[in-house]
Amino acid sequence: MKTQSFNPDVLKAYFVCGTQDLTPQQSLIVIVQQALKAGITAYQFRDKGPHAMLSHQQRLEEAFKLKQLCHQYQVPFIVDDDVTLAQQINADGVHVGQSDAKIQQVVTKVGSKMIVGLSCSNKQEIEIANQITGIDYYGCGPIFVTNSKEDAAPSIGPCGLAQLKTIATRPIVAIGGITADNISAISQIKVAGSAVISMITNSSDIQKSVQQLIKS
Ligand code: TZP
Ligand code: MG
Repeated sequence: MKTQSFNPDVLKAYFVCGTQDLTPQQSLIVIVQQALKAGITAYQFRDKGPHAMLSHQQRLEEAFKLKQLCHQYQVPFIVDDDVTLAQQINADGVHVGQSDAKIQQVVTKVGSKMIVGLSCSNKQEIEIANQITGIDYYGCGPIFVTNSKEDAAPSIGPCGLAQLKTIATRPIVAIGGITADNISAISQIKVAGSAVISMITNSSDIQKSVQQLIKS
């Protein structure tokens, strides 16, 4: 259940992951638990695309288990794209892209109950989103080149992120290609946080990687 006002601190170390992001040797529940133990501040269940491994029913069951796991750590559980799934399992939030469910319909449906995040990659998208009541944060990127999203827009770089920050009326979480080697460029811009897939899924030391996000 959404608290009265959204706390942007939850965006600090935001882990995004679904079965398509893992090798056959990795388990989603195990990696999310490791990330939670290490201190992630939000988790987004993003299970989609041709490489996702779960059937509809399995996705529902997995999402429910992951929500319970996140709640053991008082970490919000956010569903990417699928508003119906988010409602079925009473998720803490939903994150939609520009081409997913229309944002106005999403805030009307769940905006009073759930955190609502919207992906924005340019000024025009931010200007339109600023006019819509009920959005809690913007996911901006990709900042750097990413291998985790096949249909990613061109990367905007730290300068592009800084420009979006000047006009955004909501907190921003940066996403796309963020690693230990480039995160200092994000920190300088002082957005609310960073969202990552591969920085955690490819990490040989998840504790350390999450701490790099938290300290950035
Ligand atoms: N949206 C924009 S870039 C991206 C998403 C979901 C992928 C981020 O993955 P990574 O591995 O952190 O670059
Ligand atoms: Mg989406």
